[in-house]
Amino acid sequence: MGVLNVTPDSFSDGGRHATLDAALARARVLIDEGADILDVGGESTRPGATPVPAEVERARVLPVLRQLRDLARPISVDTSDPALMRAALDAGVSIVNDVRALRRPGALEAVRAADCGVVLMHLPGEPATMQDAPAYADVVGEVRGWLAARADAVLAEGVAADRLALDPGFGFGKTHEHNRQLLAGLDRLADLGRPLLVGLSRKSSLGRLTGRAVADRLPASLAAALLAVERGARIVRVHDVAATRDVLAIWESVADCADRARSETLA
Ligand code: HH2
Repeated sequence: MGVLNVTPDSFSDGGRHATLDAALARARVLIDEGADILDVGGESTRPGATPVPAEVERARVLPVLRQLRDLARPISVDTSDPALMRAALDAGVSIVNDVRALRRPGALEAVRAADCGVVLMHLPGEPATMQDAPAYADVVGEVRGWLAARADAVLAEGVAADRLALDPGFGFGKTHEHNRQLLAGLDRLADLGRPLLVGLSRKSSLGRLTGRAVADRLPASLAAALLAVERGARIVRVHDVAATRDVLAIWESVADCADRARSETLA
């Protein structure tokens, strides 16, 4: 999943794709690099970000979505706003990626009848305050329980199970240590029975571990994507699609080879 932020203030690419032309050019690059999904967002959810008025978020995102509908790639909209979800679905979007897991009033209703994919992400509280004092006794167990309960609630409202993907929400209401523990224990979330989506690309935990600024976090992001996929992630949300695809191609080919060798030994 390639990230396309149509925002002035996203933590790593804010302001770079804020005009329609720049956003479309970026979309073409992401596709040329091999993105299977484009995730288009119009509001930064970085820690402490000021919420954007709904009409501003819509005005940023909708013109881009309308131009992207003929790209022959699934488009995902990164939003918590039910009105934008509806308008985006009308514009041909096939996935709603909601960092608030459809908790805003009207969000569930917006996606229920649409037959779109839905990403439910773990986010305790709101981006403005989520980093104030994150505390967990067992972060993997608590995120797992939260996602399972949220998925159950959404299923009970009539959204089919095969429409859902789950996301532990790296960097959302978690300390660097929590993020580290979550990545180490990601395989405990993979058995929830839904595809896992992971977004670690360029995030501050990687900066903390490497001492690198946002622009220099590619190697760390690639390592994080590989570790996540190895532990069961099925979708990785990344800014650097070509490099991530290369890393995953090597992992996949070696994993295939190891599987073949194992089955030959058994036979
Ligand atoms: N992370 C960001 C935004 N949306 N969606 C999902 N499902 N998972 C994530 O981890 C996730 C997400 C934050 O990254 P980015 O879009 O690059 O930055 P910003 O929020 O500053 O626009």
